[in-house]
Amino acid sequence: MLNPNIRKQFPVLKHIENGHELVYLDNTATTHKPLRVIERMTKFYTHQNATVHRGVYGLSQSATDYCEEARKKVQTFIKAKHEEEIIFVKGTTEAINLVAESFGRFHLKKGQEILITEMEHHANIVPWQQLCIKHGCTLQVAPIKDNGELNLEAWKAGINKNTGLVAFTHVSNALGTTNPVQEMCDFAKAAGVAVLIDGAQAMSHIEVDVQALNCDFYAFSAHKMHGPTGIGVLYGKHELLKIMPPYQTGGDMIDVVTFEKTTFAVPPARFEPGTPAIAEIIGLGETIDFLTEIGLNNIFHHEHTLLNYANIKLKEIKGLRIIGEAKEKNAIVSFVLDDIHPHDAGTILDTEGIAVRVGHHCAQPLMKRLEVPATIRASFSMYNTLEEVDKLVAGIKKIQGIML
Ligand code: 7TS
Repeated sequence: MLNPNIRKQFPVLKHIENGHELVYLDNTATTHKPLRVIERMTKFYTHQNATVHRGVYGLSQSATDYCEEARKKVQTFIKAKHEEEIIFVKGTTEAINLVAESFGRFHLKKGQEILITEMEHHANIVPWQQLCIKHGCTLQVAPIKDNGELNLEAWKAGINKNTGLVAFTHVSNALGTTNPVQEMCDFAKAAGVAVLIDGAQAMSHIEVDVQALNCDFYAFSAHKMHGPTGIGVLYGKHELLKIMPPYQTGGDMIDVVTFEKTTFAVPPARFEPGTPAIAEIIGLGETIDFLTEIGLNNIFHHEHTLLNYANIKLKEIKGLRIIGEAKEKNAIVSFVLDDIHPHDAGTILDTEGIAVRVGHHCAQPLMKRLEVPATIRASFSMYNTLEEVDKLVAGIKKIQGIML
């Protein structure tokens, strides 16, 4: 387990909710921010604020340097070959939309197939569905098994000579399932198919090496890894980015503009129009330093100790059914309670200061496949404790006492 003093670095954990110390178990939705990230952003606004890439004056040049340092930190963190392969976007959702619009519309051919899986978040379904409508491609969906694991054989069989791109999540936000991404990349690349990985739920838990994976695109959001909202990353292989057309146009992404014609900047600038989220980019850089100092392996082990304990304790509760029991999982546990609607459960847990997510988790097709309208989801992070798991268990017993 990590040193419990780590909690002191997250000021919001002192928050009192309904008379109770906050038990925050909704880390899949967003994570809390350590003080050093908050302070780094405050320092920027207090002493260093200026725009980037434009000013000849010192303050602007320094702001540009801080942002480009953050880009290098991301490059090192995910082991990308070139810093130009790191595109700053708003988050995972924008990253996937960028690939669907730019790579999808210009490099996939009419009649080609896009293969996703049944466990995807809406962010990795809807952009592809829209692309298919506009561009004449077909969306194929690989099935999962009843335990929430991907049916890997069926997924492999879903790749054929018509497949133009496969898009799959590294970790399922609704079930916690961790996919065998290396094997999936190896298989897809051997078949000559482009690969996008939705890494939103992996980034602060699992070491990612995009060169070893050999994926073409990898998308993630800073706010799910203890960084700021409004900033995320699209990693794309340089050889693809340099032939991809812009996703959005305007200032900062051009080479030469006349009223007749515009030529575009090389990546990453081509994909970063307008004034970027400067403080957030710098905050992301600080977040990466923070995670690197703690060590992703240490975080992973801490979170898995909590997951294993939660699994044991939750399974002792009569009338509780865990949804998603893949062998390889991140520290996310989804469950339903007999005869109790998840929303009622969530509301009662809130009265105890326990924050969980209830609902379809932006994965409606997955809920339909699993024949549940919604689940209760507890997701753990580096600052959660075994005592908090006990509080969750006590909270569930209270719900059953009230509702049954
Ligand atoms: N992909 C996955 C696997 C996700 O879990 C999420 C957000 C996204 C994409 C979208 O990320 P965004 O930062 O662009 O919004 N997942 C959740 C969740 O599970 N609860 O709230 C947001």
